[in-house]
Amino acid sequence: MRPTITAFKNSPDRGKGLARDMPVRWALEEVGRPYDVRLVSFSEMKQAAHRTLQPFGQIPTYEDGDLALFESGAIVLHLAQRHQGLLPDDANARARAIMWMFAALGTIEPPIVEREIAALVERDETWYEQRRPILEQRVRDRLNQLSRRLGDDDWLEHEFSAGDLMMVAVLRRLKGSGLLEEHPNVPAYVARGEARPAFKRAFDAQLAVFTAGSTI
Ligand code: GTB
Repeated sequence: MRPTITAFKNSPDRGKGLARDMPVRWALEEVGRPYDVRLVSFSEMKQAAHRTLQPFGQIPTYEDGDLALFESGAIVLHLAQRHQGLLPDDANARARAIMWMFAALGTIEPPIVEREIAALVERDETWYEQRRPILEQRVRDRLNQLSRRLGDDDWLEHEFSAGDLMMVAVLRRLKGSGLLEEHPNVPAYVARGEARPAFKRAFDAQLAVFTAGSTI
């Protein structure tokens, strides 16, 4: 049986693969699990049927038989634990890969999202131009630390894992900001993730949703 995930009917990112169905799609592709997608509008996301699956009225969700999950990180971790390909066999290496998933979502992503949200909702406020460099510096600090740890390695713990999948998915939100490029090993790392065939299949699948929607 194929699992079903939910994704935006009309993604505000216009097919750039920045919404959080993307890491879930990517993980499904990495582990070779075919899946179905149920597209939901913003209003459908807020209705009771969807809130039963996702109490916060968001995408993505994941349904597989009698298992229903929300939270992209939990879904990716579940897939990585159930299938080969996203976590090493060695118990310590596995723990380190999971640690990087948490680092991506808990340490790297928050300043990125804070900067993004401020640009969306505070742009016209008098304090925005003062606050902007502070928010950018918080992102820079994290990128600097990540860059130093990554060094010349291809992946965070030498072999590609769910930790890299989550980290690359998070870093992609900075595309176009110029911040990634301040540390050349970081955009190179993101590009390595994007060059994976599984990433490309996932990206094309979400882009097809946008393309179909924009031609109707
Ligand atoms: N912690 C949850 C998870 O990881 O699953 C967060 C889920 C979440 O933020 N979902 C967003 C959502 O459903 C979509 S991905 N938002 C609708 C709502 O809250 O009403 C976040 C997102 C949205 C848009 C862009 N973009 O346009 O670039 C990027 C990321």
